[in-house]
Amino acid sequence: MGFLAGKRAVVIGLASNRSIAWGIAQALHREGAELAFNYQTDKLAGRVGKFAAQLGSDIALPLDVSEDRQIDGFFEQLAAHWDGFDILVHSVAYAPADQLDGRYIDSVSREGFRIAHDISSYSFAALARRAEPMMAGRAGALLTLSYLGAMRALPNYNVMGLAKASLEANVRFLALDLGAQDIRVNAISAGPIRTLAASGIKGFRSMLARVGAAAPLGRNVGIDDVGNAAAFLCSDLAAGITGQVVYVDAGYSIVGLSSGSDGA
Ligand code: 0WE
Repeated sequence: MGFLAGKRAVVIGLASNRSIAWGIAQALHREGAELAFNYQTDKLAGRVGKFAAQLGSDIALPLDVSEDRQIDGFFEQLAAHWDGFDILVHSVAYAPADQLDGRYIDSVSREGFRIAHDISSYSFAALARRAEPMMAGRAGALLTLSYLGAMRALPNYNVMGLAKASLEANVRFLALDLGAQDIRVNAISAGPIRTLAASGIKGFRSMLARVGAAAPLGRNVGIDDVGNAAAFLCSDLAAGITGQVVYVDAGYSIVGLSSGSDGA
């Protein structure tokens, strides 16, 4: 029997079979959780419905996290299927493409900043607020996805780094509030992964190669690595862990100087 048997999990942000949300959903399913999904636009309804069915779920509901009314509607419709749930995974980020190209100082705009923070950070708190009544008293867990750009400056990630820094603070403030209901809140800071969201980004391939070479494990991480860590953090095995950002990055973030070809 899997370590998530009897748990119900809501997964927000599944868009393709390369999505981090897909890696997480597969691991949650393997460990015995029941699943529910959202789709952002009507165009994605059929695709997400098929992914859901592959993991034994017939719950795929519309939700664009930029709309409060859609967030309310999502949980109202979910309540018709489930009287409560245990796990919510937030795997959503967006900044307008012009924000992720060139110097931060040149590309950041008031509107780009607003959208990045709204979709990538505020939406986590907005979902948590509506989830709380359905999760209360069930030893539940919220999980979101961050990136090293929250803590370190790097080329082109730009305003997304600020939004991830906000998201990580969001994790701590939500963890403080929700601890009293036995709901834990954590983030995984994942190493770079080739997903749809990453496919448009200039120089992503060479970045993957450099990160994989410098990481202690000598490789990049995949959605299965993130999925397995996510399943643990959302399970009762992690009952003592809340408010944390756990790095699933093959160790890249702890290196001060990567070893050269002579091993020194
Ligand atoms: O958080 C992310 C990417 C999130 C993302 C991606 C896009 C591409 C398409 C947010 N908004 C958009 N907007 C679009 O129009 N990552 C951690 C992946 C990522 O993105 C980068 C990276 C890495 C790593 C952008 C620049 C530099 C490195």
